[in-house]
Amino acid sequence: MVLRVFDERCLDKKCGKVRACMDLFDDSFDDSFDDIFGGSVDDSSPEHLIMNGKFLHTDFDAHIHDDGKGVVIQVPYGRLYYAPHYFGKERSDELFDYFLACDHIDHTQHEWRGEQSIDKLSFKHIKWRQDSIKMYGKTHLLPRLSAWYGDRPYTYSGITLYPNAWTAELSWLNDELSKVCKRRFDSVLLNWYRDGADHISWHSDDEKELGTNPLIASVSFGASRRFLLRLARQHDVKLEIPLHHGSVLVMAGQLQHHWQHSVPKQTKIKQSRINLTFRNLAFANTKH
Ligand SMILES: O=C(O)CCC(=O)C(=O)O
Repeated sequence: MVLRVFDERCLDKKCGKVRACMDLFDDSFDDSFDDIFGGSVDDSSPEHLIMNGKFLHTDFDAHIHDDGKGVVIQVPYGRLYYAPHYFGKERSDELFDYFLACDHIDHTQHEWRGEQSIDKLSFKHIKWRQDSIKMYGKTHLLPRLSAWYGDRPYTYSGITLYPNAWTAELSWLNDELSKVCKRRFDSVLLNWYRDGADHISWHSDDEKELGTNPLIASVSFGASRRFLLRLARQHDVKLEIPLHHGSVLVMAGQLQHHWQHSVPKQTKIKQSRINLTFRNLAFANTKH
């Protein structure tokens, strides 16, 4: 199976190009993962996510965070903070509209998948682009759109993103995250999944610019999507976390050096989802 071949090469060589190839060939439904949550779990409060001291449906220890909004999940080589509804619905709706606002287009009705040249549209706030990779002489578009904001350029999967200047809303989110993370971030990668066919394949955020034990804070708006994690060395050690409208997930400790994550295709989903991963490039030479 093509996925496995690329998978192993990716693990062995940590080759950015190979990871980008996976994006194209992997149809991203990992059938070794059951859809554990299936949309049925009551996660209106973090208490519902813990059963006998374990994160729901897993053997991983979990407890309620001091903020009462999220849970802390202890996994081998790392820990996670997960707040399914960190931001309220009204604020989340506003931010979702902000990210997709585009002159002359109602983003809730627009058929984004049929849109040929995203760079020619006038998005009001975010400079969305669709990156591509070249493979065997052919150019392929990545299955999502992205934008990079911060102070420095960032290279991943062989693609270099040049930074846009922070906007007031992105800075506000950065301030909010500092309540949980006890630090501000110097960069943020935005990913726009136009519908359930857009996805991101297995990878770790372990580029050398991110340094040792990078802290990554992820915020999601729009359609809920499955977020999957697995130990790089032992794929049957795994975890699924549903990322809802207004959720926050923080990945900490050695997680990026030992785990991989992905957002698989969910082709029944027709709505967009925006994800923002806040990162620090300036800490690259510091241990946490
Ligand atoms: O969309 C997500 O939740 C994950 C994004 C991601 O994995 C990344 O930007 O590296």
